[in-house]
Amino acid sequence: MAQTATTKRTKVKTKTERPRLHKVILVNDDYTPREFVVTVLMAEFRMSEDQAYKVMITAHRRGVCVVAVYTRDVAETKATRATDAGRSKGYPLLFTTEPEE
Ligand code: TYC
Repeated sequence: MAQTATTKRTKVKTKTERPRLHKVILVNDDYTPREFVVTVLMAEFRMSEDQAYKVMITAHRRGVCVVAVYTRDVAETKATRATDAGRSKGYPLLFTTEPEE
């Protein structure tokens, strides 16, 4: 008897979810010079001077500003490097990370 017509096949669908992105957040303080914040943003986050200035002044006025979003590892590495750049000059400059909703 021909079985071909009723043979059932299980289709395996692989669903790969995109990794959650993490925000790098610049935190304002009263001591780090504005120009230094701009320099760090340009060096570590590959921003133009214009972009970097806008992010710096937003953090200065509002307390915090989202700098960029990356996968978790990249966000944490960049936040650490940028924070360390300030620390090496004795500034309390702080970059934090937080997962996107
Ligand atoms: N508030 C600092 C000043 O007036 C400048 C500054 C801006 C520092 C943003 C940190 O995340 C920052 N010198």
